[in-house]
Formats: sequence, structure tokens, C-alpha cells
Amino acid sequence: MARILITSAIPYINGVKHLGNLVGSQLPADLYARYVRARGHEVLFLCATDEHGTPAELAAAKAGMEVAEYCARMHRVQARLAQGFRLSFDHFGRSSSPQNHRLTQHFAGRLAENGYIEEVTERQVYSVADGRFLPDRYIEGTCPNCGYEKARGDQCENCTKQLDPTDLIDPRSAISGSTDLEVRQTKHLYLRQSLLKDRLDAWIDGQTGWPILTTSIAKKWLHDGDGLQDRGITRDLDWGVPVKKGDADWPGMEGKVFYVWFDAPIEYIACAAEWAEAQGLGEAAWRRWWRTDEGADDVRYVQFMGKDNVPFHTLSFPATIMGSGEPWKLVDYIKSFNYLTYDGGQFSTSQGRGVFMDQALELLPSDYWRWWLLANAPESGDAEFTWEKFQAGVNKDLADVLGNFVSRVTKFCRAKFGEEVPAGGEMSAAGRALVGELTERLAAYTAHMEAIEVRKAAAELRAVWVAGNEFLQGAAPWTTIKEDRDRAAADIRLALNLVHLYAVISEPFLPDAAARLLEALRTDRRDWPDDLGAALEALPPGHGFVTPETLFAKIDDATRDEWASRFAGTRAA
Ligand code: B3M
Ligand code: ZN
Repeated sequence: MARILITSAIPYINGVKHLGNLVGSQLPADLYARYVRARGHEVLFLCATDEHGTPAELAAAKAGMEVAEYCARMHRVQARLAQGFRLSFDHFGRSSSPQNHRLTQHFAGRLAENGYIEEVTERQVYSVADGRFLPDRYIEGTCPNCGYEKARGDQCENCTKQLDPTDLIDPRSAISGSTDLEVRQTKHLYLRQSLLKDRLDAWIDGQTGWPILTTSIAKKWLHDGDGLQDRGITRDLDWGVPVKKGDADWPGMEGKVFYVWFDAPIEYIACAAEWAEAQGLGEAAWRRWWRTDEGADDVRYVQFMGKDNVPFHTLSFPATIMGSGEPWKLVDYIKSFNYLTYDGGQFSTSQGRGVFMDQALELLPSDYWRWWLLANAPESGDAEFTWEKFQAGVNKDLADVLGNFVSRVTKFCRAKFGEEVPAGGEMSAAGRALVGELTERLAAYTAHMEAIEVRKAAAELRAVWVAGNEFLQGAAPWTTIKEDRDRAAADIRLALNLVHLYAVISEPFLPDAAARLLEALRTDRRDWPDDLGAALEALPPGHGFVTPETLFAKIDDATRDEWASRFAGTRAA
């Protein structure tokens, strides 16, 4: 039994997330959380909405709402969709919480005390037409690194480079489009992460088995060009965590807030505090997950995120923690993802391109999406969503392989033996061969789940389902029953137990199907099949069941084409 802390990158509040966002952090985090819970570990799985900064302000302005009201509403929308996708967060918090305000100000105070904050009078882009400074996403232009024309002032989403607004070529206001911009003086705080470069470098070198995607991005920002740059951590915005040194005012910083990327990762900690409060637990209950001097030294902490978030999680946030000089838990493993593309192009929130979480659930229940997205997770490279691929994956894997197996076994049993596990006979040669194959496949599946190799795990799970079908085909109880009823009974008894095994091991991918199967099989046994022999006798002779309704419906070509054309354009944001 271990204690495992899991966080998913916290989605921006500015609207419903698309399937590319979902598969890049929240969904694989949920897969892993469900798996480690099933293995009996103590798990705290946290996510939240990322509510500060220009994304929130711009989206609220567009919706014609006060930003606080907008955030409250969109938090409810995202929480409902998370529930719809069965994301099993222990808490879905908010980065605007009082806990995060306090902790963010606390960290800033500690960093200042330890000499990791510099006050810089600097030149910032000011929009004459808008009458304000233009931090981060308030400004757009061409990326100086890769030439992408829609780069934002804080980061280029094409090449992931972190930018400052003054870096952009041909800059324009994202509010008004105005190019009547000038550079004015204002004072800001900088996190002197360059001072921590060697410590960060050594820390990253000390990690074993991190995905290459994670370490290569971290190393790139540590060593390329001029090396790790100090980052501005304050902004001229109204909405956010007011700049303070702990509880104390910060002279000269009145009216400013912390940069969203400074407070967002601190929300991982604050979210645990929000969770404890919501559970009616005290401070110690969440600190034992986060403070290595208060019990978190035996916690394994795993983070999930898209590749554009990696620099902040491998460098800036660890710098915040190291620089605090306090024993907060550092991440143990960072699982990062490439991008899912949509029909040859990018999923895009700003352009409303692709399928969004709310739309997906209107078409099909969450298991269909969970399965396809996870089985095709953009792990080793980008992956592409097309309606043809989605249809093929659903129809083959879920309907033809898993669904069909369940249906054939339960219906045949009902017709010939009634709705209970039949008695009699002994395991056939085909059954023994199946057990041999499953022993190996389950070991591989478990190893992939432990290693968070999502696609490999899905492929192995599919192979386990296929093995059941092949067993059934070879054993052919519908033929053998004519001469040897005991043999057919033994094979069907094994097959019914396989249905149960499938429910247990598929649960991290397909929580609804698993729940339906366990209900149909009238059992709540969910122990992981470490002992395969015992697992395949979980349902003893005489155990009653109910034949389940069709588990997965197929997507026909007409429906596929209708969806493809419906989602060909963009949706109004
Ligand atoms: N909200 C970016 C994103 O949604 C950002 C992640 C914060 S993780 C602390 O991709
Ligand atoms: Zn770029």
C-alpha cells in the first residue's frame, strides 16, 4: 500500500474544453487514479479550474459578465462535464479560492525573504486605444522563435516557447486589434529562477524513467540559448491574487496581481486544503500529502499535463518550491502528452474547431470517448482524431470485441442453463490455454498501467478481450452442448467469470460499462486479479446474474457522416 498524490493540469476557466485538452491531462490522470485505487493504494486525485489571468478576463469580457461571476458559472459547467466524463477527482477546486490566495502570497513572501525575487522597473506594452497595459494574452503577434503568427504574449502555442509581450513581432492588442501600442514603464516582480538553475538541473538528472518528452523540454529551457531566464510573476490586471508578502503589503506593488502561471501550480497545494475543508478535515489531513516534514515523505506525486505546460512544471513551480526553503513535496513523475489533432488541423478553443466536451456527451456516453481517446492518446507523438478512426475504434473494440463477447456468453447461458453460473464439468484444454495466455497478458497490462503507458495498456486490454472471443470460438459450447453438456457448462462458467474479470480490469478505461457489468453479474467484487485462478472462480456455480442490455451500440456510416459534417466548421465561442 502506497500513498499516491495525482494532479491533472488545471484547465483554464475560459470555456468548455475540447477533446484534445481532455486527453492531454484530465483523462489519463483519471485512468491512473482509478487504476491505483483499484490496486488498493491510498489516493488523492486533484484538479481545479485555472481562473486568473488574461484568459479569464478576456472570456468574461466577451460574455459580458463580471469576471468573478463568469468564473463561478464556468466552474460549475466544467465540474458538471468532468462528472459527465466520470473524472473521479477527490476534489475539483478553484485557483481563485481563499486557500490559494493565502498560499500564493505565502510563497511569494518566502521567496522574497530568501532572495529569489527581484523588483524590476521595466518597459511594458501599453495600448493607447485600450487605455491599459497589455500583458500576456492581451497581446498577439508573430513568434520570434518559430514564426507562428498567432503567438500570445506569454507563450507560443506552436513551439511552446515562453515569451514576453515585448518579444512579439508585429504585435497587436487582443482586445481591440489596435497596433497603436507604445512601451511604458511599470514595476514588476521577477522570480530569479536562474539562481536555481543548477539545483533544477541536478534534480531533473536525478529522476529516473521520466518520459523523454518531459525531460527534453525541461533540458531545452535549461540549456538552449541564454539558459533559464528569470520570469515576471506579477501583472497589471484587476483579477487575480493581490501581490503581498505573506500577510504584509508589498510597497510599490499596489493594485497588481500575481501572474496566473505563478499561482496556478500552487493551486495543486491549495486544492488539497480545499478538499480537506470540504471533507470537514483539519489542516493535518492535507499537509500529510504535501509537507515532507508532516508525513508526505512517503507520498508518490504524479502530475499529468500537455507538453506546453511542461516548462512550468519542470522549472518554474519546482523553483517556487525550492526557493521557499520549506519542505514541500516535489513531483516524483511527470507524464506529459503531445497534441491530439482534429481532422488534419489543430483543435482550437479560440477558433471553436473540433469536438468539445459538452458536444461529445450529447452524441455518446463517456465510455465511448474515454476508450477511443485513451487508446489513441498522443504519447510518443501527436495523434489524430478523425470520425472514421473514431467509428472504427468504437465498432471494433467496444461493440465487436468486448460487447459481443458479453452478449454471446450471457445470452447463450440464459438460453441453455438459465441466468445462473452453471455447475459441472472441468476446465477444458481450451480453458487452460486461455488461462496461460491471460497470465502473460495481465502481467503485461498491469506493467503498462504501472508505467502509465496508456496506449500500450489499452492495446493489451483489447488483446485480453480478443482472447476471450477466441476461446469462445474455439470451445464452441453451442456445438459441444449437444454431446457433452458438462463440458459446455465448464466453458460457459469460465466465460462468465471472464466477463467479471473484464469488468474489474476495464474499469479504469470504462467505468460505466464496468459498473453495469458488475450490477448484471450481481457482485461488487472488484479485487485486481493478481491470482488469476481465484479470479476466474469469483462467480461460483449457482451464482445468479441478469443478462445485460447491449453494452455498446455501433456507429453506422450515416451517423458518422452526419457528425463529420456537423463538426466540420467552427462553433461560436
Ligand atoms: N491552465 C494551461 C492549460 O489549461 C493551464 C494549466 C495550468 S496547470 C497548473 O493547458
Ligand atoms: Zn513559436
